[in-house]
Amino acid sequence: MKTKVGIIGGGPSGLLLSQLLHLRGIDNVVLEKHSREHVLGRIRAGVLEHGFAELMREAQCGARMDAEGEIHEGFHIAHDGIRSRVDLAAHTGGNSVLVYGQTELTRDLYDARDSMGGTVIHDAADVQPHDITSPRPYLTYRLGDEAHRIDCDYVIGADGFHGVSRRSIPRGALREFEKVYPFGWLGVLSRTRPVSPELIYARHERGFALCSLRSQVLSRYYIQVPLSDAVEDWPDEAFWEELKRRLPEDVAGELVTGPSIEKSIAPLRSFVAEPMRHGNLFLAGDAAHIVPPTGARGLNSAASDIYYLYHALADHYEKGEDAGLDGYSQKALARVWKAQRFSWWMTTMLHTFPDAIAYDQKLQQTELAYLLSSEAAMRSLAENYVGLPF
Ligand code: FAS
Ligand code: PHB
Repeated sequence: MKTKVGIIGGGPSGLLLSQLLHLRGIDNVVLEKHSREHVLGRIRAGVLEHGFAELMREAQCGARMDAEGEIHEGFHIAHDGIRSRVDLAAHTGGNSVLVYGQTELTRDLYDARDSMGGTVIHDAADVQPHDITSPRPYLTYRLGDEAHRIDCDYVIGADGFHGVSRRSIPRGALREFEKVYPFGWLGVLSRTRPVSPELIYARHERGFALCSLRSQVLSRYYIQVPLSDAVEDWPDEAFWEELKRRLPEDVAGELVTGPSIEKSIAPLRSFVAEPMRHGNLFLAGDAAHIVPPTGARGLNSAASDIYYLYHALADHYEKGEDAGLDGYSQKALARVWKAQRFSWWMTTMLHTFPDAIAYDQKLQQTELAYLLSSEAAMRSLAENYVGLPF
């Protein structure tokens, strides 16, 4: 098979790029190692920056997002038994975020690929990029026992943190920056009315908690847990009781509990691989960078990578200009590192660190006190949360 752009990974990054390229008449193929059901069985992000929402609309995939997603103009920070509202709209001249689950967004992208006759190959085993520094890279993969090859001009590694593409770059050509946090997030999805119409990020001496949602009948909650914990350590009852302990009393009193329909623990890490290009292989999304979800930047950082790549590839095929491709890594990393900073800042301010010295604990309290007392600090938080410009 021959195509212009070979995309490894059928998650949001790969699918969004595939859809945008298709609309510009740029032939591409997506290779996904898992089944569609498996990909759609993942529960991940829930908050979209306005830039991501715009890109989904440009990809002609925004209809259900706009119909079912919720515009949020603020969120709350709970601390010391009280709640302080962060007024995103007031601090950003009217900007907001869209609450719409990654699962649904990925479903919309798959549906759009199907309706436009896009080529998404599932259960593609042993995907391997070859000759990525040559002008004629190619991909090989297996479907069952049958070997296949795709010749292309460019390979996009949109295969997530554990994918094959970043590992295909010679060690000496890549610099990796990583910070692992000494805790994880235990997340629960429940068919219950959300405790709050807006998200609540709770800082508590017992640990961080987050009250989020997917709709008015589907709630998403998280509590910080030690890395040594396993999901089995947390029966639903124990989860709900611990969540209530970490919320202000008035909020805890309103919490509607119910059976978990999904429960998982995600470790928290910050990670960036530089550069995001090697020859004709381009890394995008989690394949190149990971953030702790505290700042809701993970999926949103993938969006700006895709925005830059889409325009760079369109310039190449439509105008014969390669400045976008040549400048991709530097441009993408500039925004990636700002998302890294914000995610690290939110995580450091709101979580309990088991080995923190007393001085650091005082600094952490002061960071929050300064934020809530300063118009300038709130404006900085708000502009990062709604999304810095692409
Ligand atoms: P993805 O990992 O989503 O997709 C990569 C795809 O490539 C997968 O479908 C995978 O099966 C496929 N693949 C991997 N290796 C392959 C190979 N060798 N061959 C072919 N295909 C291969 N972000 C937030 O903003 N908020 C959150 O609350 C949040 N929670 C998260 C919870 C968890 C447990 C995880 C893991 C991530 C979370 N994230 C969150 C971040 C997440 O949303 C990512 O940013 C987002 O999935 C990035 O999308 P992709 O870059 O497409 O990577
Ligand atoms: C979620 O709803 O899953 C969510 C929302 C905001 C975050 C992290 C996760 O910062």
